[in-house]
Amino acid sequence: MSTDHLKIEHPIHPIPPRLLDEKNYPKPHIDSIQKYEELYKESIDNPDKFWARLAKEFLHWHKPFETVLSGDFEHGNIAWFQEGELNATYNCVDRHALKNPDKVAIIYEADEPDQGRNVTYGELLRDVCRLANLLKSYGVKKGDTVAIYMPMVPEAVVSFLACARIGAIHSVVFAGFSSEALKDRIIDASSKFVITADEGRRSGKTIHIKKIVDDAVKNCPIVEHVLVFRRTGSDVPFNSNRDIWWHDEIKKQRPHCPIQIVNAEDPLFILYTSGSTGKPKGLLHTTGGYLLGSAVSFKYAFDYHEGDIHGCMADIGWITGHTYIIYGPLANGATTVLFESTPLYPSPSRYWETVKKHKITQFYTAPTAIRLLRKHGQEHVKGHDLSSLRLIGTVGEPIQFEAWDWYDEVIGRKECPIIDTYWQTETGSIIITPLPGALPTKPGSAVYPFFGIDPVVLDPVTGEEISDIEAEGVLSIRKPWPSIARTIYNDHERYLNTYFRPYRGYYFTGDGVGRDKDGYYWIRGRVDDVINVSGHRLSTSEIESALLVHSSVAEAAVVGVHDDLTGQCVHAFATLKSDQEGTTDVKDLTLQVRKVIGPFAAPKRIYIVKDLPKTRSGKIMRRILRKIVAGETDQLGDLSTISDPSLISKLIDDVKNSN
Ligand code: 6R9
Repeated sequence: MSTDHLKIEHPIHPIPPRLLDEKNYPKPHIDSIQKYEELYKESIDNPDKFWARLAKEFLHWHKPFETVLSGDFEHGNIAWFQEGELNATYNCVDRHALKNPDKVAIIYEADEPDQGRNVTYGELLRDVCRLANLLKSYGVKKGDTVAIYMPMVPEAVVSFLACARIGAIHSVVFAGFSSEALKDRIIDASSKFVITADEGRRSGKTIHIKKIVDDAVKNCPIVEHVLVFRRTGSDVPFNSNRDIWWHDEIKKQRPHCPIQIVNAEDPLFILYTSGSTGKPKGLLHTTGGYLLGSAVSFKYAFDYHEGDIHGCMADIGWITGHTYIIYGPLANGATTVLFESTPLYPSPSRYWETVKKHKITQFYTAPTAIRLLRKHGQEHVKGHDLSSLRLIGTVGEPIQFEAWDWYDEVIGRKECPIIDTYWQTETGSIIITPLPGALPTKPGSAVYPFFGIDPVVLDPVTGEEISDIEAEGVLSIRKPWPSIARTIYNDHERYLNTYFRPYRGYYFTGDGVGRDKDGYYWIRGRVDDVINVSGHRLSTSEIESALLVHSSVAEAAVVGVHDDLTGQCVHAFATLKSDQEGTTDVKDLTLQVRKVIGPFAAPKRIYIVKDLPKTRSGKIMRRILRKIVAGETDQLGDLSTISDPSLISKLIDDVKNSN
């Protein structure tokens, strides 16, 4: 692949001197490039020694491990700290509550700015124990999966940790998914118990969460109980044979519950994510390795120090929320912010009000939010004291220079390093990032690998490793790290096919990448059929399948298109069954996607067309559709395999007319 664009000279942003000024700030844990290089080298040359040391430093083990790493990518049988035994909740709550019960664990910033509250480690421990006892009283035990469909309230965190306390596996479903998507995930994970709320609140609007759960479980005979937390107190349907009120039952439970000590390789959670085929993948993370990866990356990437207030704006329904709202901060005994609202509610100053109010030291969000706030203008930032911020971070998609500069100047006031953190649901924790006190940054680059990560750039066609420092290709990783997902729930074969078989012996990320002459990594985005809309991973075939369920749709093709605000957006083409023409419009089809997946997956545009371009062997040519919607009709490329060339001009007209 061409490496021409690696030749562009990018500005280098040194570490802001303020960060290294010990009068005002704690000394960064990794405060020079030499220190980073030394530790990085050890982590690659001697991973057993490196990770054994950190595993003992960061985690409490009830039984020590003997083996550090076993298994390899060739066989896809990775295990870390095999004989070790521990409990994730003990590590995230008990040990801090015992030492420092009054320290704030969670700052809940509710949708309405004046309705939040703080939860201390002591309170968190009691709440978790009560819920753990409640779960046990309903027969939930080690190895069972519990579905969590909750708004961003402290009780959601309590739910994660109560499961982990008794060795149950949580399967959190983002509360923006539809009832059908929730149903699929409950069935796939065989969850007999569901935790939810009456309603949610976002941007002043009500989300009818319980109703969505009712619709989902109607078709899941496997579900025995639904536990309902009262968030708004509105009347909601209640099935007394199946539903349980949180507030009624929790009162009956003792605030003490012994922990279930588990093996390091026992599962901690399942989290579904989109892949290149329609069916979502339930990635399974295990206790020891995941917790270690979260704890270590949290401390070093965010340069966490005692007293910091960590503000990660993600939703707990995604991996970023799991790792950097809950497990990473709590494993370090930190104070973490749980933000229930949106960047625009009640005004585009909401984030900055929140930073000021809680004196947030690390602020972490996605480029899509930065683009949105940049569009609304600086006046919403002005007048807000952001001086508590020590570093700011981004995650979820590549960040463009303009957004990076705005973040740097307007939010960071050129005094805060920006950490552009690259990672995935599969990696469990950050794998490429600048370390704020050690590595100069270049806008748009995720910089260098984190400890233990050995990235390689492969030629996508030959699969050969490109050993030149300047390289362009696909990103793979050579060696296992502790927090890599161990399997896809109930489908280990798919795990092997997706991650380890495309390029034998390597973990394949699915992302394109460039490496410049300074060894800096530039993530280019997905090379498979995954679209990234506002940092949400969607699969084109998942949306196509949703459209095909509609009784009028004959065929559907979905493509990702560049969008200034959301990074990418979804455009869908559909043909209707001949007897259905005229019966269905674009609105029906949009509703269909909202229903099957969720509102966030709704296509920005849907074109109802007469026919789709296909190869002679019948494969839909999405490449052509992509060019047509991008307006690049002069660059349609090789059309020799298309079965009906006359279709092209019709499609171009259809797209033009609908704009
Ligand atoms: C943590 C998370 C993973 C995909 C990943 C890549 C994209 C994430 C990025 C980034 C460029 C970054 N991605 N971080 N692209 N720069 N800093 O987002 O997990 O939802 O599984 O998405 O997101 O394409 O493969 P997940």
